[in-house]
Amino acid sequence: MWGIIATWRMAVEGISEASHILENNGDAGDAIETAIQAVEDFEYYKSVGYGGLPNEEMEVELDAAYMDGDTLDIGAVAAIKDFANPVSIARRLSRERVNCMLVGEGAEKFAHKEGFERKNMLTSRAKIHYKNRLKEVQQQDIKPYSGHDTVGMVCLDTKGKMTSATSTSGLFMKKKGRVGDSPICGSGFYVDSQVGGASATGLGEDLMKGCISYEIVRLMKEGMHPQEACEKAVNELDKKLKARRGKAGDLSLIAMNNKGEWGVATNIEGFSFAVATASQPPIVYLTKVVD
Ligand code: SD4
Repeated sequence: MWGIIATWRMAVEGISEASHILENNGDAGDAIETAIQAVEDFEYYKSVGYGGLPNEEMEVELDAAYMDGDTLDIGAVAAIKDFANPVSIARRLSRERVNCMLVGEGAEKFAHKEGFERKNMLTSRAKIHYKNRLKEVQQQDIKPYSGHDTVGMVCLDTKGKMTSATSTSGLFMKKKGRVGDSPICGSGFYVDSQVGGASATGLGEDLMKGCISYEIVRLMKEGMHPQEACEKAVNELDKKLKARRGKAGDLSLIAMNNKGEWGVATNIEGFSFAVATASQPPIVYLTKVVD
């Protein structure tokens, strides 16, 4: 058995590439890195890698993470600028015993030393989006933050190894240095090959309040199917945030267990995700909100 599941439609080409690796008994680490790189490299996806939308100061600051479900090794970068594939830097960091999560300049210094490709990630298209948004914000007195589609994935290979990874430019027009859930273990992602994995997209500030990816893995460990675990975790966090704070941000989660069964839940309309397994060629689904 093998499988891979990912947030948003934009991941489907990447998971197709990963499928070829997985069906040839390739490694879940190589497959997920390949899949996420494909999303990072495509310039028209506005919230991941090259072409990602900038922060308040018109800089593209990227967050990414990688986790190995066999060893529980974790690597992450946050607010990193000018490197082509943050997920690969995160994976490289996951092999470090200490210093496995680096931010800003420290992450850039590490990436440079390790020979990762430098690249200006701000495209002219992203600059236009920024300038238009700035005008709207000034004229209509609205909040700048909008537009976010993080890619998050969970992968299972034929040897039973599982991995999870994320990559994002975070919220459009975020403050310089702002970090969301995506590089935070347990919030944006979690995986344990003995159970399964989960990954999140949505408003990082709220996803973090539930350590929601870990919560889903915990529920699967108690015996829940990934679908049941996703629904329970999303509904409970959504309700809790509304009860305590009057509102809940966007919360969308994907999960897969170590049998290749998968699940998804969201509190928004229009959340899409992509999945491929040994018995299911790559396909995109559009979800409905589950009450
Ligand atoms: C963040 N969770 O930085 C990310 C954004 C996101 O779909 O997921 N967008 O808060």
